[in-house]
Amino acid sequence: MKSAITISLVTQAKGGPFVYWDGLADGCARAAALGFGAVEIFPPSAHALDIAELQGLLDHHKLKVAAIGTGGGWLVHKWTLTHPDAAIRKQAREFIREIVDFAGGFGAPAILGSMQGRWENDLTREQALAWLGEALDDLGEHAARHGTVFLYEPLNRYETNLFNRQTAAAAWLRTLKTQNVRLLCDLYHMNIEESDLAAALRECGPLVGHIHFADSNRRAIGMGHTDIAPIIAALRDISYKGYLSAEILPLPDSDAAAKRTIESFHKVSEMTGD
Ligand code: LER
Ligand code: MN
Repeated sequence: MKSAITISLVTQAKGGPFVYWDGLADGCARAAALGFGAVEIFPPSAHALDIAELQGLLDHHKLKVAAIGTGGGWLVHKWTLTHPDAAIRKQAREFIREIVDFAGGFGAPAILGSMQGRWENDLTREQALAWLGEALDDLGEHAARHGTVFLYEPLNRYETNLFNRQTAAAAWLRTLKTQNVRLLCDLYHMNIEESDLAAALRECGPLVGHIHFADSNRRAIGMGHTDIAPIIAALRDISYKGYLSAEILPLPDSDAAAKRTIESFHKVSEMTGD
C-alpha cells in the first residue's frame, strides 16, 4: 500500500477534510518532507491546474498524483450528475471529463464524490441511478483511454442518498456496462454507515480502488476510535496495493495531522510487511 495526502485548492471548501491549503508548491514540499509518496489534489476545476507546474513539482519532490477530486464542481457551481436539469447534468459530466483527462495525463484516477448528487422531490431514485449509471459508463470508458480507472465514492447519509454502503454500491457497479469503475472507500463515511468495515472491504474485493485514510472523527488515523488493524488485514487479504490517502481535517493543524498520518502509515505498513 502507498501513502498519499490531500491538498485543497478550493477556497469554498475551507473547513473541509483536506490537509494542506496553501497551494501546490507548499503542499508538495511539506508532503515530501514527511516522506509521503503522493498527493491527492482537490482543484476548483481542471483549468486551475497547470500540467508543467505540477510535473515540475512532482519531479522535484519525487511525488506522484494519487487521485484528483471533482467535488469543486459541486462546491463552486452546484453541478451534479443527477441534477433534474439536463443542461446541468451535461456541464457536470464535461467538468468531470476534463479532470479525468488531466489526471489521466499523470496516470491518476479522478474521483466522483459530491458530484453524484441525490434523489429528492420529483426525482425518483430509479431515474437518478439511471443517469448516474450512464455517466459512469461513459466516464469509466473515458478513463480507460488513459489507462486509468474512474473512482466512485459512496458517501454517508448526510451527503447523499444514492449509495451509503460499499457493498450496495459494489453490487450496482457490477451491473454497469463499464468494468473500469472502482470504489473509493472512505473510512470516515464507512465508520458512519457500515456495521463491519473489514467485512465490507473483503466483500468488495477487487472493486476497492482507493482508500480515504481517515479516523472515525475525520482526523488522522490514530486520533479517533477506529480500530485500523482489522481494516488493514482485510485490505492485505484482498491484495489491495493502492493508496491510503489522508482526506482528513487539518487538526490540530495541517503539519500535526500530516505527521500523525505518516506515523500511522508506517505502523500499518509494518502490519502488512510492505
Ligand atoms: C469526498 O472525498 C468526500 O469524502 C466527501 O465527504 C466530500 O467532502
Ligand atoms: Mn472521501
